[in-house]
Amino acid sequence: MSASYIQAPAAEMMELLEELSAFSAPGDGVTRLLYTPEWKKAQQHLLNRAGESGLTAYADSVGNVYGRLTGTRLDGKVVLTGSHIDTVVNGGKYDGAYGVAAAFTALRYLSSVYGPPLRTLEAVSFAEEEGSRFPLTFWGSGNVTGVYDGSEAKDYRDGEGVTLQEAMEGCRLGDQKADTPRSDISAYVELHIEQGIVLERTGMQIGVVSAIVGQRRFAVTVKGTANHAGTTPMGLRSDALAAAAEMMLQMERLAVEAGDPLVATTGRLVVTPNTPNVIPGEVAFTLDIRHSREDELEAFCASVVSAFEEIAGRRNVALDMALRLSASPAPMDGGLSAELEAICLQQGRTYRSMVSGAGHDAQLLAPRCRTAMIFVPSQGGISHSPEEYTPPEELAAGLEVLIALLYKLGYEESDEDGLVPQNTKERWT
Ligand code: HGY
Ligand code: MN
Ligand code: MN
Repeated sequence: MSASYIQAPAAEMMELLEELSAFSAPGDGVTRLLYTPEWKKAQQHLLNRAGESGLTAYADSVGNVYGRLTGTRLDGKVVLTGSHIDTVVNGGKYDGAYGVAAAFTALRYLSSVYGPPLRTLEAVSFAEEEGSRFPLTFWGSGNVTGVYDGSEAKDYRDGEGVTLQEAMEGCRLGDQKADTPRSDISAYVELHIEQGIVLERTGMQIGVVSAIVGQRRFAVTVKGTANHAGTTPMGLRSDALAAAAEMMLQMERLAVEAGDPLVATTGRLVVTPNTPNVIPGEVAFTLDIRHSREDELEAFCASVVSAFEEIAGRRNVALDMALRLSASPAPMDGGLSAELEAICLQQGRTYRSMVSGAGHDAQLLAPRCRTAMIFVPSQGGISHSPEEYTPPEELAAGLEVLIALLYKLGYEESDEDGLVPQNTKERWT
């Protein structure tokens, strides 16, 4: 496949990407949270575009949206490509949506140039990956892979007390009859922005992801005693915020000591009663801890828990740490990664193999089918921010690599159709 053809679909992909970025709540950047009106508009737009592109457009029981290009070999297996449609609050327009726009564009393009594939190809817009509205992540791919069975929806509430179940019922996309989980996926390919600085720093056009880091996310609650800021002597306080602050600084110290690639972040902090002249009685905050090795991740989390317990005891506050997410590091498929490297060489693309510090839907698919990820650079390494940016020609390079791999997987004869045996169900807590 020559490189000349790429111009056509790149412009189409950029147009779809711009259209999707318009589906956002007001404010800086893009905010498109699960089961919100803007989320529904984006998914509905993709259903419409998929139908107009000649793909079979449908949604499943939790609102994942698909565009299917049916293969002539009716073996019931599917090569899936896509990403997530939701965003963080005030995020960028590329995280997730780029892989979605590229997937739907690629399938329409392949169909128009090469006709029906041997193997069925499907583009997917996963309903949710970020965990920005409800305290759980990967709701879309988690239902597709059986990590969730949908019954969890009644157990989670957003900041306004709305349950995931209520929000889901209030945001249906037509019939949503397709079942979850799926066992027909023989391969999954995700195109995504790097969200880091490695490709830019090393001057590489493409990242071939070797593995995705493991993650642990905790919801921490510290309970002290709310009291008068003026009449309570320093020695008689149980100040929840001062205790939480010491805990966060201690976690940072431990993370710096542990060194790369370990990262630990507190991204959310809620103070109660959050009033200038009241000693905070309760503080809730989050921990997001990642490492490419499971044993290191486990050991670090254990050290954080014991450090927090020591601080809570010394400061006479109550501590509760709820594990909200536990994802193991996910290696990508070596065969598909080798294919990607060969495609980069054929297309004259500079590339490097790299670990993903960001979590992705691909880490849920990886234990269940042959999975690969393709990165393109993020300017300045910025992501989860309105400043997130990747130049169109770099986005087009990723699309070209994706199209070439989908062509191989969908149109070329191969004996590689085996589904990886179903792993034991991996539970997210
Ligand atoms: O947080 C992450 O790593 C991803 O962007 N959701
Ligand atoms: Mn993402
Ligand atoms: Mn993200």
